[in-house]
Amino acid sequence: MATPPDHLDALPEEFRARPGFLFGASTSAHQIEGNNVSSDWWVLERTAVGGFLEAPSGDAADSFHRWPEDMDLLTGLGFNAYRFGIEWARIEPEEGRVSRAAIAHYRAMVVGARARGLTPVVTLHHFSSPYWFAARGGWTAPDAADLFARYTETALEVLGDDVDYVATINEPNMVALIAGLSKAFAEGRFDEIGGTEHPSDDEEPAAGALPEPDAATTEALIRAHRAAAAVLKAARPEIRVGWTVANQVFQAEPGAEGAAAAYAWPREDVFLDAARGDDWVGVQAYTRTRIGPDGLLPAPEDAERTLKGWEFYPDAVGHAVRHTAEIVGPDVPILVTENGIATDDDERRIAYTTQALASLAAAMRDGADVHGYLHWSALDNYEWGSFRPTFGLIAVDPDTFARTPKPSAHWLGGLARGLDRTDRP
Ligand code: IFM
Repeated sequence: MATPPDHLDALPEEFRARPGFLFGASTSAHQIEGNNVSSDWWVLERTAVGGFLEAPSGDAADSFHRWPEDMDLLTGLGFNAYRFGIEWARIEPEEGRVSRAAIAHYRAMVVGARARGLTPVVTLHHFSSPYWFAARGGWTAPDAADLFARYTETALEVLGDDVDYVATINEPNMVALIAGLSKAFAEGRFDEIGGTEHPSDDEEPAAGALPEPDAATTEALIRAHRAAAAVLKAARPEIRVGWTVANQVFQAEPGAEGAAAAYAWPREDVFLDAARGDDWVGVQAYTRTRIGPDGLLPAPEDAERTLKGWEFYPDAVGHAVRHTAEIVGPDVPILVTENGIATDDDERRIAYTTQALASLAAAMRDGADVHGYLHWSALDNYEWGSFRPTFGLIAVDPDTFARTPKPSAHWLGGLARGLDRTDRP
């Protein structure tokens, strides 16, 4: 096999051949806005920093105020799409009270994206919920789907006629997994969460230690997704509705195929299966998970690791797209809504992304119906407990919030310029 180039210098033909291909970057509201004070995450950060979280989100990247600059940069770099989140906790900071200012804020973002030639891909829920929603039972409360549907109804005003792609819930499988973890912790099942009650700093979680996602949360999330999709489609049938799944690229060693399939179902495939009737599905892939007959296998000893500790495995996205296509079938287009690397060596970001794009192009060549690639992330941001794993194409100074595009941003934006801009859907 030919050695892949370190730097792709033109966009693969597969991307150019697809009319309206979206090529851009992603963020989420809580990770970049700052001061998301009415959210459950803000409350969690108050108690968990110094324990299992390293830092609070604080001002994050101050994108609540600096979003025009963020969008100007993305357009200037050459991208044609931007995935960003709107924050339920800002839109409905108290149960039943809608903030008109928050609606106006997010509406301006949608209009601002369009005005700059960026196709907005809008996420309604990305991990953080209003604190009041969490306090009354979260996703497994009996009326959770109705409350999410009511918020979605409110969000229609933000979307107007300007948004083609809406993601209802980001990584529902991670939401359900975290619910499973919290339950295991609350019930003292520490063996299932990879350690002891008070793990020491150098204690590595045991391979295979993650508990199953909480089944009740999984069911509740599927209900909430369907309820939100029904609201969106009833009001604006032309909106393309989907959700985005964390693809963990489960790879079975010979003889472990059955074990891998059983492992994957509650952690990923049930969520992909639920996307079968949707307008699109989001693939989010970073690394792989190897499974042997006795459970999860660690990354090879000589594997390069990212700042998240994950194996450097750029082919993940191609594998994830192929697997997703197998489960959702040929009628559900795919958007890569996240793919990237936490590194402070921007050359490695370019090398990773070069190979990731090659693996994606190969999957498309083999028939996967991919409509876009949105890199995670546009900005260095709050990685759910720490600012250290830097995923951004654009660096953010933590004191001044000054933005500096990295060489990878210029390189990837340069590839995006290779798209035909006359064919927007
Ligand atoms: O930062 C997260 C994002 O919020 C969800 N997907 C994975 C990213 C990297 O960990």
